[in-house]
Amino acid sequence: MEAKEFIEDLRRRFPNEPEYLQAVEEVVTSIEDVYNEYPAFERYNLLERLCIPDRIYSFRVSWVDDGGRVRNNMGYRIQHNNAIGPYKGGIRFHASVNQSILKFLAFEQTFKNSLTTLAMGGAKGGSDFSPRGKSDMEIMRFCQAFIAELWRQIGPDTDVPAGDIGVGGREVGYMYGYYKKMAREFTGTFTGKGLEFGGSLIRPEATGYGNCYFLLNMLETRGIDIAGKRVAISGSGNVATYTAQKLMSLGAKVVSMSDSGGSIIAPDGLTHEQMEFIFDLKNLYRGRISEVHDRYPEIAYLPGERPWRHVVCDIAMPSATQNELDGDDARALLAAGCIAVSEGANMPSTPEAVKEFIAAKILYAPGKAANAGGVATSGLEMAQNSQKLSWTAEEVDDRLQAIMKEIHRQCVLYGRQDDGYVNYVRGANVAGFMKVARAMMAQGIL
Ligand code: NDP
Ligand code: 2IT
Repeated sequence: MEAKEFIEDLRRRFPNEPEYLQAVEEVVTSIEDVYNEYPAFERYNLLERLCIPDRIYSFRVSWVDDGGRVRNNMGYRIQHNNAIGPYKGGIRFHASVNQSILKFLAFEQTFKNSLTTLAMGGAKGGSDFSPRGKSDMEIMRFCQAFIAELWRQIGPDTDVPAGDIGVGGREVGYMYGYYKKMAREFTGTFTGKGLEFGGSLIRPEATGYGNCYFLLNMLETRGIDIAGKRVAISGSGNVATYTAQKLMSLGAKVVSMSDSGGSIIAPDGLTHEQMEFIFDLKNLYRGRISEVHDRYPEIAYLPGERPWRHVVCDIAMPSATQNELDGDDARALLAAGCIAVSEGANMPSTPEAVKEFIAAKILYAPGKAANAGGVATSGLEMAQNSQKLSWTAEEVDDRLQAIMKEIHRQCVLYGRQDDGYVNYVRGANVAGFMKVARAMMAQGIL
């Protein structure tokens, strides 16, 4: 297999799917040599079967808004690969959602889920529906209409959705409720559920906390202490806020956060009071990050800007969306002395930015390793649902820490170069790939 030729072929077949091609190119390039060590892979045309999703459902979602108008959105579920477990992955509601973005996310999810050590295949779904400014009833009607189409394709041992951008506890509750009504069963078909109906403690916190645990493992390889470090975060949603909370409890300083409107910058770090305000603003009131500046004028607000070129930080944790940190941003971060990047979002750094980080030999963890704590804890929720038991917060958190340590170990095992530098991109891709590849080989051509 020649990575270049392989990508060119996919580019011809899927010319309008840049995000999907970007994710595939990164993985295929980094596993090329390992793949070619096993000639049987090529005889079974394994790579193509792994890169093209098993199936894609796409459908129209029609719903009625509060003004009585009929609205139509697109809905999708990409079932990418179930070689090692049921399809598993989040649902994204955002105006930008299209098939390319969901295909890249489902592809990444397959490798991420493999790294978690748990039995989960890869999937992703969503809609170009934007929850922003919608009433609670509109959200509910939309979620019900979405599941009215999708419910037959999902199930506790078939495909288990969860949250992602624009989908949190409220949306999962509405979707799960409608699934339960249609399927006439009470099973763990969604994760990220409310605690009263099968949700797991620590699932809301898990992606952000998990990313901090992964970061700690990386810092340990260089004997660096997190206390006092300045950390730039982007986003202010589920992943960003719990990342910030954990960092502050570890004694680090959070110097930025953002949303799609702009960034706030606090060179000396946000105080606990300010962080609590942001937490409530975002998680309870669905407010805008600009309101932080309105309440605390000493915190600068930069409309329309991402944080990266406006902060001095030791560590960056992009936690908003794909391709939100480009080559110029990476060079600015490096010039300002950044020594580690740990990705909370999926594919937030452009290929050019990734190249810069690796060339500078800083600690750089790709999302599929660093943010895997979210889906790993979803896996723990599935395990609790199967047992009809629930574990304590401490038990879930202990398991999450152990899983992040194990993911880090796998990255180091497969990613250490001759000069000692750990290429976490290569490590995560090769480790994630090998498990899925062996399972696919054993199961024949499907
Ligand atoms: P949320 O919807 O809770 O928050 C998303 C945040 O990112 C918001 O602050 C949002 O700002 C910002 N954002 C979203 N899209 C854009 C955009 N196009 N440009 C600028 N800012 C944007 O989502 P999550 O926190 O759950 O997800 C964040 C990232 O983490 C995503 O990449 C997701 O795939 C990834 N992830 C999530 C996991 C989870 O368990 N939730 C697990 C693993 C990864 P605004 O409000 O203005 O839109
Ligand atoms: O990108 C991700 O890993 C998620 N959005 C979480 C998926 C899940 O099934 O918990």
